[in-house]
Amino acid sequence: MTKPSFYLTTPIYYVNSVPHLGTAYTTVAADALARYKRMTGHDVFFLTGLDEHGQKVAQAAADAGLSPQEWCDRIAPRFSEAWEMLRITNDDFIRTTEERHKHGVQAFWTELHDRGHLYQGHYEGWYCVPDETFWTAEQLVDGKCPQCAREVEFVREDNWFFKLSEFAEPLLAFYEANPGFIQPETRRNEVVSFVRGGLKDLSISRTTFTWGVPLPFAENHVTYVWIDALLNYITAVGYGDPDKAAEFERRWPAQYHFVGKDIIRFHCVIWPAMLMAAGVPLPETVFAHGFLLTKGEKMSKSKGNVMAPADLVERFGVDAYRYHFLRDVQFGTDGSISMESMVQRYNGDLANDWGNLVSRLFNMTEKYLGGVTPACPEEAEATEADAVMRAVAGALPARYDKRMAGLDYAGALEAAWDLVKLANRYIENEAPWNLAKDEALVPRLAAVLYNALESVRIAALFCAPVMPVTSAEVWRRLGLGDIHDTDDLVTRATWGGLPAGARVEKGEPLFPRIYEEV
Ligand code: ME8
Repeated sequence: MTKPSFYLTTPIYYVNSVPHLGTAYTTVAADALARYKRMTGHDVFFLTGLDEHGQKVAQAAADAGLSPQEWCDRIAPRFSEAWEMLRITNDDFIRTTEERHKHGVQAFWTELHDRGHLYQGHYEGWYCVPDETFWTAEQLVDGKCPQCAREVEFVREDNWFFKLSEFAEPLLAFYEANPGFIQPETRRNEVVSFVRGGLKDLSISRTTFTWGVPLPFAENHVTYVWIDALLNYITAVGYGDPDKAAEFERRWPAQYHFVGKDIIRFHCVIWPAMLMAAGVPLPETVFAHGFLLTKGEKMSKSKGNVMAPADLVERFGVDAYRYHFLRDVQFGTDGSISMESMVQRYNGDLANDWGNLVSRLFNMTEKYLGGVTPACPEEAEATEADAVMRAVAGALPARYDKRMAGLDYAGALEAAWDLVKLANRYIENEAPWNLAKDEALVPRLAAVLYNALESVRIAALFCAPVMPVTSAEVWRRLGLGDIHDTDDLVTRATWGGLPAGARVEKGEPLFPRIYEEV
């Protein structure tokens, strides 16, 4: 049976700066979902990449004394290295300066031109280079960009325009018919009321500047960077390339575009209107998450409050890094992050609950059972406590799945944690160290350790999308195969899957406690 296709994307990030916690946040969240979908039988295509054109990137290059292309080639590896460090499993990495993309962009705008959606006009207004956004004088706040409060520049040029204004009604009808298209609900309401206010035609080309994809039907015009960038979602899966028609058919439309709330108008208004105009189907869902805040402010490079992912990974490890952002920030709302809360979460959930459970249990297996997994006890012999544990483990796949379907990572992790905490309590209550004192209780000792080990095996499966490294290590120490080599999670998570006679290895603490002051 062919697996259902699951296509999800992150924004393509500007190469004016290197990866930071904000760009890593979207990417890690998308990765956790991609991993989960692979584990549950989907044929996943997970795309991320780089937005390399536009004035902002050209300026960064000029400041560094390099050509724009040289600059992009220098910065691009910083992103791929960061994503490797964070164990991101993207299936493709698109750069907008690649031929495949430029070709697709030109095919797309030729199509819109042929369909009569474009016209030539004159633009006079304001432009925010950091946001690469056009603004009218009325939209400015105190003469500054209404989005980022930075300086704007006056632009006067002959441009090509896309008749975006004609799409207000079709877009409203689409939002109405597809209530899941924009999530969460607050963002949807925001977009709907914006579109109800009417749309202005959009300038799609620039002539006062050259770092972009040339518009094929207009000499000296390069495409406006946003309408070049958005197209990455279709050019990466073969749009405009006749040899890749089958791939495009299979992958598009995407199931999810993950974006930050700063760029919803581009993704929920301009992008669907562009696709409608070209007769291309629309993506299923744009999910806009909130901002990471440090001390109540949006983290951004211009504010100088940006932390580098590598510093935190060095301190906490990659899994704890991923866990923290997905557990402590509710996906969809703004979330404050601080060193204090990271250390607290690390010591509480990871060192105490999870790491300790694994260490104690694997040590006891070594001490009392010679490091060999016992047989799965008969269900008929289960005590009440055993039955509760089996029931909680048995309910986990459905509980976890429900949360993941709503992109509630924190809730999904909480569900996994119910099993982890229960296993800790179970060990406390059943006290294997007492059972070990009496020869007659050895069968019960084996049953207790099996139940706890089996809970750990199952909990590791559900930790794996967020904490791929330590989950794989838990399975390795349990003498099991590669945890990531799973595409039928529900079957894998069935109680009794831990085979008897496997060799359990003790190993170092998975999450050594952090004692230093922060
Ligand atoms: O906007 N909190 O690229 P970009 C959470 N090239 N997420 C954050 C964040 C923060 N403090 N700061 C950044 C662009 N992000 C365009 C996109 S897509 C066709 C083109 C994340 O490098 C969040 O996902 O400015 C946000 O939308 C994105 O980085 C902006 O990245």
